[in-house]
Amino acid sequence: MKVLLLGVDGELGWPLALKLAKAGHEVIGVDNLSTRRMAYESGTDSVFPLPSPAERVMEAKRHLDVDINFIIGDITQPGLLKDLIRKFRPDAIVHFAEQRSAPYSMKDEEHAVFTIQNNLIGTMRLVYAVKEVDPTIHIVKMGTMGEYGTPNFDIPEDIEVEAEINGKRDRILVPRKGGSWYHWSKVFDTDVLYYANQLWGLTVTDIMQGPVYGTRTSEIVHESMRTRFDIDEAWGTVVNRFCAEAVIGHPLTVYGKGGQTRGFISLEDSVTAVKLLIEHPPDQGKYRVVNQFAEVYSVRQIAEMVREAAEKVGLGKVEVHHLENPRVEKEEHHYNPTRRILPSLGFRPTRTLRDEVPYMLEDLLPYKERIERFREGIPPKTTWR
Ligand code: NAD
Ligand code: USQ
Repeated sequence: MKVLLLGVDGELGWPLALKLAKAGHEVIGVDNLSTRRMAYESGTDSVFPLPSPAERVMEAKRHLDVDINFIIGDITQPGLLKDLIRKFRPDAIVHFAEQRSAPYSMKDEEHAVFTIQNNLIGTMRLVYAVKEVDPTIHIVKMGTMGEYGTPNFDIPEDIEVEAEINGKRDRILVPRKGGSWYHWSKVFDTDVLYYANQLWGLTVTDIMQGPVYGTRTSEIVHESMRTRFDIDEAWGTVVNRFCAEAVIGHPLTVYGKGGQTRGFISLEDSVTAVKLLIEHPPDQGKYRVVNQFAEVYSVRQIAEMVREAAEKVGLGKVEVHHLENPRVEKEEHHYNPTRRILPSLGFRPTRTLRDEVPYMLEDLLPYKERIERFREGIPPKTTWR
């Protein structure tokens, strides 16, 4: 298949490009390199040094013998997506190209406005480009489990549910409740995609994914192929942060009580699942919601797992600190999301958090000095209130 991959330079985008290309798909990637710039702006960088786009393409050719077309461009720019779709005629478009940090979106008014603008305009450009050039293209959009929030009911895997209000029954959009401006931007994206599906019959897979962790995928066969790995308060996600903290003897930074529970998935399983969804599109004109995660854990449980693993590999005593929570979120709650679509396509996670953490520590150890360099960026500074 021919895949237009928006956000190819990202933590998930690059490993997905490698996996798709290795499997024989044609990959045309687009990225404006904004995550690189925003991380520098926060005074930090990926723990694994990132090659330039041209070097990435060369390394993929050298180690996997694949050709990836890497185009620098901003998808919010008028005309760009239409031109690319006309030129390449993709079967599927994967949309990862968004500002993806919740804390970054909460820094101040400008960061909030930028997040909403960048994410919403990109999605609007995408639906209009597909509608105008070829409405049969399958849009594979990366959303987030955080769109649902942490409700007191089991999270469904659908866009609509049956509801009874004042004695009358009808279908309503699944209640969605973001936990940051970033998460709300994903809720708004879903609204845009759903309406485009209703208006024009666009075919959409809207993936609700939990936090991703990991340092490797099967295609990352050389240091030069690594994807970005962030650990600072804005760009690092919780498992990645805890592993890096353990490596430099920094206390693990549990926010509040640590009962915050999420559906986690390894990098390898995340990109494998997306590949499977591209290869198995829904029927034309359908809107498919997919809950994408492998295991459900609380932040407290993860800290305990990382502590145990780190002590086992000889990193010495690891402390777990409960910091005042910089976020506005429930610290103890019900969490039981439904997961039906991926298992029905034969997807079985191949990694568990408990097994993967020791590999992550092993992969990070050679970069200890670089992690030390970013130490000041670890404590949370961005507060939600
Ligand atoms: P990332 O920031 O590493 O990758 C996103 C890429 O998109 C970056 O390379 C960035 O430069 C690019 N980009 C942003 N805006 C753009 C624009 N206007 N035009 C062109 N390129 C643009 O993030 P990631 O972790 O790879 O996440 C990919 C997607 O998955 C995001 O949509 C994110 O919200 C979602 N997601 C990530 C996680 C996670 O834990 N990493 C979990 C669930 C969902
Ligand atoms: N947390 C800590 N300590 C830390 C970092 C985080 O306790 O050092 C807690 C947070 O308070 C939160 C949970 O861990 O309760 C998850 O935080 P995170 O930073 O790992 O993830 P989040 O901000 O939700 O965002 C990440 C990705 C985002 C994706 C989302 C999936 O950056 O792109 O959409 O995970 S989900 O969480 O399911 O919405």
